[in-house]
Amino acid sequence: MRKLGIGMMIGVLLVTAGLACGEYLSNGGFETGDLTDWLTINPGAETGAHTTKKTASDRTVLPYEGNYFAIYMAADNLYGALYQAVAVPADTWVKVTFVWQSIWSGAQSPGYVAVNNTSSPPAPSYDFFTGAQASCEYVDSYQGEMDDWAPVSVTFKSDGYVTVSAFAAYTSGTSPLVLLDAASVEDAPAVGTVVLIH
Ligand SMILES: [Ca+2]
Repeated sequence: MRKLGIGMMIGVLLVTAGLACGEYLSNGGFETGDLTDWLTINPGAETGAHTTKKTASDRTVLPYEGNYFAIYMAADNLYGALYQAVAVPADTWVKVTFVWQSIWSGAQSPGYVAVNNTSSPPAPSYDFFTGAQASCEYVDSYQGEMDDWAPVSVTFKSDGYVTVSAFAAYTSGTSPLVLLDAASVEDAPAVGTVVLIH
């Protein structure tokens, strides 16, 4: 009887962990049809929520999910980003997911996406968005035209603020376009937890 009791207790704990799915990001899929709740730095003409986009090689990009996705491009001779920073209580495990692609890079610079984890509200900078700071939990970049949406999933323990960003620089030629959709920052079960099987 005592053994059965412990087994049931473990079962209840696992179910509770599975139900922890609070969402911290707002408008992560851009389904408002605009960039509500996202911030931009030095946005160029294409920056916004789109329903479709033709690439340089004439491929048609459609939303990964829903009716809209976001494009970020940098304004002439500048660099900048599309990002959202959310407060997540320190020591809370979170899973950050999104899909992205970088297209139309006739320029010298690649498009970037990054996930940062900071103890205070983020201070955006070139290094912050390109993964050169210790707060970076994930970074990827691509120069040229990607074939399709690339999925990202990263799980870590929050330091207080989680930032999801797309970054581009206008050097010469034209800015890359960095596309985002289906972004989420949600509670996650702790990584590395030992689960006892009885
Ligand atoms: Ca969407």
